[in-house]
Amino acid sequence: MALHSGVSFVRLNGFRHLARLLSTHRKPNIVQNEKNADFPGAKAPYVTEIKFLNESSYDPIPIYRVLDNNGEVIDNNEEPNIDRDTLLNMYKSMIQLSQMDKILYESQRQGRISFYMTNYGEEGIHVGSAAALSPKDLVFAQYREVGVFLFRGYTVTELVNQCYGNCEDPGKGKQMPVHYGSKQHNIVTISSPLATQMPQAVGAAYALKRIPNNDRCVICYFGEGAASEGDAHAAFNFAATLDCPVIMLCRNNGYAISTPTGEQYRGDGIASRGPALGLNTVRVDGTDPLAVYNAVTRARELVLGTNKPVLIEAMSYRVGHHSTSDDSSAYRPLEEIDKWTKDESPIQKFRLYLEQKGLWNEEADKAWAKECRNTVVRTMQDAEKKKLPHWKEMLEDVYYDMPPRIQKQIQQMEDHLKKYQEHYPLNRYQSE
Ligand SMILES: Cc1ncc(C[n+]2csc(CCOP(=O)(O)OP(=O)(O)O)c2C)c(N)n1
Ligand SMILES: [Mg+2]
Repeated sequence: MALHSGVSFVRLNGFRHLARLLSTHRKPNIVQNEKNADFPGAKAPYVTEIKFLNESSYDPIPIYRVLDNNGEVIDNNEEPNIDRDTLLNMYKSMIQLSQMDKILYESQRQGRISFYMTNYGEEGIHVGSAAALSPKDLVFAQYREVGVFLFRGYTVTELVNQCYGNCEDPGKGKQMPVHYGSKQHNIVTISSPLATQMPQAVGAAYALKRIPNNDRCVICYFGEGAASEGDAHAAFNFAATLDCPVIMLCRNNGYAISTPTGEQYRGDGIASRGPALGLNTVRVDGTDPLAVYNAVTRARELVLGTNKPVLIEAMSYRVGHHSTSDDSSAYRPLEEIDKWTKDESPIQKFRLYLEQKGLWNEEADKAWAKECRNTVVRTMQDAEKKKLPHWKEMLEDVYYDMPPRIQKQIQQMEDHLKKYQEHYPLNRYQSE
């Protein structure tokens, strides 16, 4: 295994710091014979010594970052040139997201919605990547990437309507909360079974490549837990062998529900799989929105310039419980979380950066947080007043042509409701 693909990824884009980091990556010391083998499956040197390679044969893959914990740029050459409005949209989306998470999490506890998942600690991955993409790039998300929706202009109202499954939810209540999607914003609807989106994203990228003068790429977000699915391997291999313009972005947040990374995989995280499968690979600090922005900007140039996929592993920490069905105090100490909410908070780092640039201050921060809170509360009150979708909706839009057995069930349900309507809260549902 060699990390040369990573180095060329870097060289093409002139990222000095990244190049320096990756070029220090140590190659294993193997005594070589002069002769090179020429098998169809491998062109490699012959050796006369058996040596097993494992993760300790290599240095750990370095983690690229731009900001330190005080929001200061470490190497001025690495500071991206992002305009003021975009920087503010990034930060404001992060705050809007964390306020929404707080209130919707509570609303599940009060029984107003059935389920919720928070995004705490990973906001920087969302906005850093979304800002580096074109709005026309196609997004395949897992579920913990709501900042991408907000950055693209998907509204809190649209998100909340989905969580409430009311008549304005585009899925008409068929999916659990947090399974958002938006054709208008080029974000494919989220699927519950892990890794579903990964081969689909690669297929979509392959389709885009076939369009003459294609200028769109695909980004696929997934967790380090999802990367254990067979579909993840299939996706990586198809992406590499079919030369697909796709960015595979792993959010490595340390946990898959209660399974810590130490039990999820052996080896050097998810990034080490990239070069092994022929993907240009880079590992970044996911708590640093500017590092993520740089990595995705360069990845986009690379995938569109060469039709070769990129794997990005964004290191972060899942600060919240996995979901409202989880209590993480059962499997991790509270002190572990502390570090990530204090020194390593992406929101805090980015706020300090903006303050140093004179783009933000405490007063603006308080006012924006208040506005975000009010938006969510107002939107929830509206969402609760809206009717639920007509009951028939649960059976419609599933099959292109409704099968006779389902038509029969609808008829039976209609007859039943006519007879026993006083036993059902039909006034809460839309009429036909
Ligand atoms: C195929 C499949 N297996 C199991 C689950 C249950 N499940 C839902 S989320 C999750 C953890 C995923 O962890 P990760 O990919 O690291 O994402 P994170 O939740 O950390 O963002 C599991 C096991 C599922 N949805 N689909
Ligand atoms: Mg995870």
